[in-house]
Amino acid sequence: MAGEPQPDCLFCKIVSGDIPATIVRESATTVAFRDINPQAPTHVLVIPKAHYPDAASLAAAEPETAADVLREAGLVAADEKVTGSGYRIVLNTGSGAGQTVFHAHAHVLGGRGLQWPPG
Ligand code: DGP
Repeated sequence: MAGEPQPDCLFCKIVSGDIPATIVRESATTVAFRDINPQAPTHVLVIPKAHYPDAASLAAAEPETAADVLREAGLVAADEKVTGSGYRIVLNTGSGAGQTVFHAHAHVLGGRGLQWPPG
């Protein structure tokens, strides 16, 4: 069923606690944890607890949860004190865009200058 945990999904295992992560925020529908390979001083991933392969499929099926992910991303930025200097929320979608984990997630990046356009 859509949204159900997937046995082979790394981020579903972080949601269930089967794989450890440094969790910085949690809500009824989301978990936020530090990226294992940080690309900036602040690099946190915000994921829905429900399993959807990418942000668009999450938004199509559960728009309120997609909004929760964005709200939590903003709260992570505030917790990390990067709102003043600016931060980036990234939703890589598809392997050609750099998506490697096919459970929807928002990267929250900040704490250094961020170039545009991204690579
Ligand atoms: P993406 O490339 O957009 O699919 O981002 C996936 C991110 O997930 C990537 O930046 C590295 C991170 N990541 C992969 N495996 C783990 C893990 O086991 N723990 C944590 N905390 N992050 C992980």
